[in-house]
Amino acid sequence: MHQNIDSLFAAMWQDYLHQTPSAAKVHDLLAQDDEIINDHIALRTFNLPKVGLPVLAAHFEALGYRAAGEYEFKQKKLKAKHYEHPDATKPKVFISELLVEQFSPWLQQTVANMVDQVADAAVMADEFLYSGRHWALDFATYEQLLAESEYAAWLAAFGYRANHFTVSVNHLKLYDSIVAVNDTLKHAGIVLNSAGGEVKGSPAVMLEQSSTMADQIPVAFDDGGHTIPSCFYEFALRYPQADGTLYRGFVEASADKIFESTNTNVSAKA
Ligand code: OOG
Ligand code: NI
Repeated sequence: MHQNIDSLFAAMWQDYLHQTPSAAKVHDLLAQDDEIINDHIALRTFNLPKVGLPVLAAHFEALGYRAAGEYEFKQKKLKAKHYEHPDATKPKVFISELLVEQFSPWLQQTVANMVDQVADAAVMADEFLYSGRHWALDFATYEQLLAESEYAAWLAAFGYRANHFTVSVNHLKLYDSIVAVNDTLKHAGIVLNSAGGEVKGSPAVMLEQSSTMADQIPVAFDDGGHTIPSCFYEFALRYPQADGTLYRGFVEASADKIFESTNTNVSAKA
């Protein structure tokens, strides 16, 4: 486990930049001379005991994070929780897990075989949260997973690492709306996730979000390389609650569409 929150996020950020070549460009476009504050990062896993959501969460709990909201995505067969740190300047963490038992016997067996290849000690190691894939994977298996669950295929290919970082639009000096951020990105040729509309959420739910479509990068499979969607960048604007503090939760209907930022079809449709 990491001893220090900032060094953990710094290591995850370096790994994320390698998977997401466009992230450096997006970061520079929005930051100008300012520092970017991260609203949250997200991780994905399978709900098997060795690697389930609680195992990933333990890395953050050891650093003072506490469980906050819980979320369900029935159609995608996912559950998620978010974690917060008492120091509100630390990024929130959104961890989801695939409910493996709800899938075909073939998928269950394939995932069990992959997770069997994760060394017991690996899940507690400092670098687990940016360690990538721990199992053999050929391209036909990736494609067969994709047919059942885009999430399962993404996780099989990329393993344990930040699936996205999220810019806190509240902290950007040059932008005060998600639409303004989106316009800048589109002008620069960045493709946004349009599933459910480019802006997800509203002031009424106290959270507005948008995201890029994942970059396409070459990934090594056991039987050769293929270019597939990797990681994406997200943008979040939070609104104040009755007590004046910014809303800290997530919105299921919006998150459901953000998941689709790693879809294979280049522009996800509503
Ligand atoms: C997580 C999608 C949900 C959000 O901010 O609502 C999410 C994922 O794609 O793993 O990040
Ligand atoms: Ni997110």
